[in-house]
Amino acid sequence: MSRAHPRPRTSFVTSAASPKDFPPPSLPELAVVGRSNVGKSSLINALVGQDGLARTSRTPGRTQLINWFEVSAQPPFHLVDLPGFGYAKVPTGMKDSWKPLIEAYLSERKTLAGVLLLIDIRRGPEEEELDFVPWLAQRDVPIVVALTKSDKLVKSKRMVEITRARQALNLTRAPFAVSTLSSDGIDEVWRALIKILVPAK
Ligand SMILES: Nc1nc2c(ncn2[C@@H]2O[C@H](COP(=O)(O)OP(=O)(O)OP(=O)(O)O)[C@@H](O)[C@H]2O)c(=O)[nH]1
Ligand SMILES: [Mg+2]
Repeated sequence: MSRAHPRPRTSFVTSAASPKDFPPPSLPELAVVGRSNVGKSSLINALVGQDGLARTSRTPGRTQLINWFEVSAQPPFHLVDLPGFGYAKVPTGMKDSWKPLIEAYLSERKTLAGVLLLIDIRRGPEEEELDFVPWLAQRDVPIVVALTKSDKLVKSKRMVEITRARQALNLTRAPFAVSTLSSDGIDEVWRALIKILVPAK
């Protein structure tokens, strides 16, 4: 599939395990949020067309830190890879460690422009996502929802899951179905993100 946007020059900025290590707020930031292993890092790489930029892994819970990437698009912005939440197999203490860090970031970050929430298309929204969407709405944070790994379902089932997720989360527009394997939906998500940064576009 052809890409509708150029591959923006993108570079790693920094990682942080706690708010004191957050980089100074400079560019507007789009944060990628979702369950561990949902495909956050893979989608960041696909969006900017740069394999291996954000580290991906078959082992859930790979990204334990917040990672910032600077995208030299028009306009320039930061893509922020947040640690995955809700991975059941890590010890309970660790399981909850994402919460204060993610909450600190999402509630305090002055430069946060929007959130890209990822949900595995085969799982659909669960408790965390059902809680998270109204939490963001209350704070007036723009949100784009994408259902990941769409290559795992045939098209008819994809459509069913898109409708189901839209209803469950009470979204004003249908979530995108995306796949980093087939490139399904990548350009559409990119455009939706740019629209958050430049509302008139
Ligand atoms: N079939 C398929 N697999 C995918 C897709 N996107 C990611 N994966 C796989 O899913 C696994 C997890 O991907 P990551 O991008 O590391 O997921 P993550 O959300 O960053 O995971 P954590 O950092 O652990 O929270 C890897 O094995 C990827 O290759 C996709 O679109 N289709
Ligand atoms: Mg990751």
